Amino acid sequence: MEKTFIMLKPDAVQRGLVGEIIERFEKKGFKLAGMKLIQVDRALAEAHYAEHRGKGFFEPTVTYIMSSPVVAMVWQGKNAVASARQIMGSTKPVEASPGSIRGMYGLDVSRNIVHGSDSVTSAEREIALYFKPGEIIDYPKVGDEWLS
Ligand code: FUP
Repeated sequence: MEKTFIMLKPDAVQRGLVGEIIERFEKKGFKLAGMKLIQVDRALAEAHYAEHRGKGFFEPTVTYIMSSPVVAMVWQGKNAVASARQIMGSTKPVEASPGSIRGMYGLDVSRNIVHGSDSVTSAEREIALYFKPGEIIDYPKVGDEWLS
């Protein structure tokens, strides 16, 4: 089953939105495969945003992601990557649809609450950055048969 990497950014943790955002993914039908609260260090932050190195927002984004703990998660399910991006909404909150997480709770692109992988390849890269193989758990869950 397809997996995606979702991170609740420092503003989500500080604003008390963690439970509500997790509920959105849970109720959509995704299965939680990994989760932890972590303090991102510079090496991890720079690796995460490596594709943006050299851009003006690279350093502010790296600094921001290290500013407070984040919740790193792996969710799995049918079309998990694309479906999670829909739930999150566009990167720029002003363009995010009103019912999406960024549409509902965000104002600024630099503090946009949540990160989600943009492709299956990115998901594999990001999951490997944040999780050791043993931290991703495959288990049977009641209700799986109603969602696949
Ligand atoms: P996303 O895949 O939605 O996380 O978005 P990007 O990879 O394009 O951007 C990563 C992060 O860089 C965003 F979450 C916020 C920051 N960013 C800016 O601050 N300004 C921009 O114009 C684009 C991105």
